[in-house]
Amino acid sequence: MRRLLIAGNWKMHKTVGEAIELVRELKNLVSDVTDRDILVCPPFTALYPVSQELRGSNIDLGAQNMFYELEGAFTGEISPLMLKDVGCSYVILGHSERRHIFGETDELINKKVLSALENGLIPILCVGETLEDRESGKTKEVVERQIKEGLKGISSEEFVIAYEPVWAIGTGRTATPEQAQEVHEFIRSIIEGMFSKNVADRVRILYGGSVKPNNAADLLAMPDIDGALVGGASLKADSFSKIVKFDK
Ligand code: G2H
Repeated sequence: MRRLLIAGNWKMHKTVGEAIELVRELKNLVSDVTDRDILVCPPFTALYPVSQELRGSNIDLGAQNMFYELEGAFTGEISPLMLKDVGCSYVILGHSERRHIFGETDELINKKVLSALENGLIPILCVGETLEDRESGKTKEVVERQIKEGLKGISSEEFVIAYEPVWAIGTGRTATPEQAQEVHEFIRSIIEGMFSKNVADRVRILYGGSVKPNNAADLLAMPDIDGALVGGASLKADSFSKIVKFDK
């Protein structure tokens, strides 16, 4: 019922030349995929050339962050209008690296989510607990707060959630399918409480954190895991296309 979404988060990798090379290869490898959505999120500098390369393909374009204002004196920031202008349809917001390295708060992330929706971008709101949170039994409390604060006041239901346990990001330590499923199911119940059963049934909840070709199928077999947000393994066409094409 929910269409799978496999998204690549390139983080701070790839020059323009490298980005074009990667999407050219990827386009060919996944051109026959019709039953799931594919998304790449290059760094800002590569968005426009990648969007030109993706024209007419089955791959969507997203950004990794944005500011909530439309324009103005905000040195170093990028607005939702600028992302739309270069062909983005999605934007990743509240990634744990933004939260932990750049100090983004739930309040700031909420302003970005509202602005993305108002400007026709689909936000991928990232949530997830640290190792300390998990070990002190606070996983659900932390995730619930991040979801409720992050989605506060929204009037559109066109959003995606990505559950990324911080302890599994770039560490090679993946949550087990059962650990991930437990939190995904919990997230769906929060969405049901905030919106409705209908919205909860439709919202896509992606898993992220060391997703690789060899663990994708087991994670994606879980009933509440509707896709993946892939970092390291999205930097090579071969490994990302294998994740995209995993057997259900
Ligand atoms: C989590 C993920 C992508 P990786 O940050 O968002 O990265 O797959 O490298 O753990």
